[in-house]
Amino acid sequence: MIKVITYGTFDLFHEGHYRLLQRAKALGDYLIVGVTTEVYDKARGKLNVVDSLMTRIENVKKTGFADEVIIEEELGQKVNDIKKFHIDIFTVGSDWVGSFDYLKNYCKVVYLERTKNISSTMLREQNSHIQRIGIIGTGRIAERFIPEARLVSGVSTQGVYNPHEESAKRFAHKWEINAYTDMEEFYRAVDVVYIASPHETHYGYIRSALEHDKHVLCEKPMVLKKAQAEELFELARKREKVLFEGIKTAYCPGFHKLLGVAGSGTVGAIRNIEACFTKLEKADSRELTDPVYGGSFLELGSYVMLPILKLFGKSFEDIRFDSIRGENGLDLFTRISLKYPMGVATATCGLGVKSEGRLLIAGTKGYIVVEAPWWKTTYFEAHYENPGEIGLKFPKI
Ligand code: C2G
Repeated sequence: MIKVITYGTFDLFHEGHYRLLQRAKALGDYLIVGVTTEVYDKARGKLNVVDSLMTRIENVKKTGFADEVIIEEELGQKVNDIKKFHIDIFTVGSDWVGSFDYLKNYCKVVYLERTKNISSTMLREQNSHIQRIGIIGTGRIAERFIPEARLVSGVSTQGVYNPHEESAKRFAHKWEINAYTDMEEFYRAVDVVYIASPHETHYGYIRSALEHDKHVLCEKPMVLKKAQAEELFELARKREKVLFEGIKTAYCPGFHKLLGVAGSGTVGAIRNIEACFTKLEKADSRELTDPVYGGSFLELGSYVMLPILKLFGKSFEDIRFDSIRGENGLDLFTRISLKYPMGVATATCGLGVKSEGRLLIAGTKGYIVVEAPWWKTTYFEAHYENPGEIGLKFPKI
């Protein structure tokens, strides 16, 4: 008897899950399905799981493909399960290619091709909340988006649009999604558009996506003109669509916790904020050569300004920019000094100067320090007058 095992969250059960289980069962005679617990999903960084463990198990059972359902509760369990249940084949969808090769020491590992299209008809029938995402652009950031998106429940990356057919196809092939060169066809296949195209194209794509009634997530800088941002947000409001800029720190759970702790008087009244983010770039990089969108402030300014604007607000009395510029006039390093009625702040960013990327929030009773990379906040500490005393420690989330 050939025993097969597969694992998954199986949240908002859809045809991708169904087809995976069907083919997993066909690989052998007996199929064991491991369904992840909420705690394990949280630990492995899976966000936004909607259905309870019971519902997810029920949905797997309903398919009739599973001979046995088990619970996956911790890292390292797969190896033990494979030994315990005398498994011959471990299988999982091809979005995980390579990730489970270490199991080849214990059994055969088969990656089954992921389902590219979650059909809208099926979603409507199930009244499902899965959002089908389409990507515009095929550059570096788009490449990073896909593996991250698979850790978010309730979304399915369906396809990519690029007017250059070859780029669209190359990208789509690599990530096993559909390639589109026809804008209308692309819009018909998706509910949400993620824009990762060159900056100067953002405005046009956002407008057209909203006009096609799509939600929009756009890489920063969304646009450079306040009037354009206002116009687009107004359009999104009218169309009842979500439009937001991809400043990851603003949506990072650790950063939220930090804002909550800092804003609750943990270090007294906040009087000084210092935020620094530097990232060395090559002289011929887009970041250091694009005459309109290049430079340190436009590249990194939104990060360093974020904790300041979140904690002190927008009503500063004075703001001053000091920059070191390269030969082409773009800023290699910029320091922004802000003065508020009851505090001061400094935001520092650089593409051509390296510094320590830390965030410091100083108050009347103590200070909070978040070491680099504070823009992906996972850990911070509060310190008080006595240098030996660490008042508060926040562990990795
Ligand atoms: N899947 C698929 N096609 C899709 C979506 C998912 O073939 N369009 C597959 C996944 O590759 C996985 C299974 O369906 O094999 C369950 O997917 P998820 O519920 O998203 O679970 P996942 O996070 O992939 O769990 O230990 C957990 C496993 O390692 C993977």
